[in-house]
Amino acid sequence: MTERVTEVVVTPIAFPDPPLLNATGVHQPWALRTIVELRVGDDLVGLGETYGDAPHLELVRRAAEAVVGVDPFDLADLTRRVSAAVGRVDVPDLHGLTGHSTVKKTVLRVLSPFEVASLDLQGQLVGRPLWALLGGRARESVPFSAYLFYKWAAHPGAEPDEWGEALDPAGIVAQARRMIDRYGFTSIKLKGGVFEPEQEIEAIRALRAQFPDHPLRLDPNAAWSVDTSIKVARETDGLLEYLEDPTPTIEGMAAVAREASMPLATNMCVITFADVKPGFERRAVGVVLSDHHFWGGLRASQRLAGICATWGVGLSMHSNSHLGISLAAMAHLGVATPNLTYAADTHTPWQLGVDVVEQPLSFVDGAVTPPDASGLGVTLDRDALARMHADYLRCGIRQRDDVGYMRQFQPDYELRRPRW
Ligand code: GKR
Ligand code: MG
Repeated sequence: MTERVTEVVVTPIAFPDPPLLNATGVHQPWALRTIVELRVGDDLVGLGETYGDAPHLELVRRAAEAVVGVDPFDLADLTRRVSAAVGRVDVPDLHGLTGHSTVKKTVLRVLSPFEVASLDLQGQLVGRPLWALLGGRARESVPFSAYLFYKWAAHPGAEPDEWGEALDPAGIVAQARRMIDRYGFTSIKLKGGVFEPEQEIEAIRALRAQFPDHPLRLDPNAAWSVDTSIKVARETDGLLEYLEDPTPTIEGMAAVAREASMPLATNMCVITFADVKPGFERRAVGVVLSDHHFWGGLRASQRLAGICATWGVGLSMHSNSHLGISLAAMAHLGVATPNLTYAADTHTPWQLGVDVVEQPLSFVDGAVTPPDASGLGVTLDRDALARMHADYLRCGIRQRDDVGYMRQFQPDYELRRPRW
């Protein structure tokens, strides 16, 4: 008998987020996510996690109505239903650090949590873990990188968070030390685009001196001009395993790539299947940071991985502020992806221990092993979900707005790309 989805529950939630700095401002005190539950009968629940910004949430709710009745094994039907529900709406990507938006990308972003939840259900229905459904284990566990951010000690007016201030190379090294001691990460990424490039290069040098064996990456989120990027690439020659999105556009990245000794990585210019051909033909990038949240789910991410393998382009994984359902999805996908050539990004350390799942997957030596239980292998913590939904209702934030939040404290703060 074909099991069908009998109910879809969409719950927007909020969780505390530290004041992390990036090229577009600073993180607000609350990060938003949306939890999607696909139910089959009384017993089975498939889980998905996605962005929480209001225009996206509206589309997820619209899609949720269309998904009732779908067979969780029929991902083609799921895709048709979600596409029809989204229609011609192009919601700007409010996680604007993942590049431009298009109608297709909007559909893929909305589809993703439903696809992950359907795969979770498939696993539960056949009694196999998701990694098995995705093709089996290419590796035991997925290595993640220590994702460092410049940050304030506290949100203005609030108590300092557990990570403290990091506004110079010494602060960044101290943050790396604490994060590596706690999680065991064996590679390091620094979110840049915050200070003058020279200061960020100094931080990279300081990290290299303290962590001689950890591969390093720097990601200014396209804050630099082509000329500045080429200069930084020269000054960091031999220091970086890759330089991530130094400058905007495929053309700009291609111009930098011609002069840079290290590969360039992206989660900003090759961000949909339509970008792959121009991006790869122009040799703009040597590494794609895939992200199942905007590439359209786990199967689409596997298609992307295959294309990267064919072109000899490396593969890593991008992250935004996220919780344990997303981490589990990344872990299952990562072990089943033979050519995941670099440690993946995660914002997990910035969650400050808060989660929406009962037993979040843990990091051992910086890596996560997906469970062998059926499906994703994580269960919603219903009390946490209710608390985080209440936090969503009272926090007043409905869209991520790093620029607007920064302007509350620096009214003359301007969004400029490139800035240097
Ligand atoms: O959380 O501020 C942030 C990051 O900058 C995020 O928004 C980016 O999308 O981590 C991302 C990246 O690698 O560009
Ligand atoms: Mg990036």
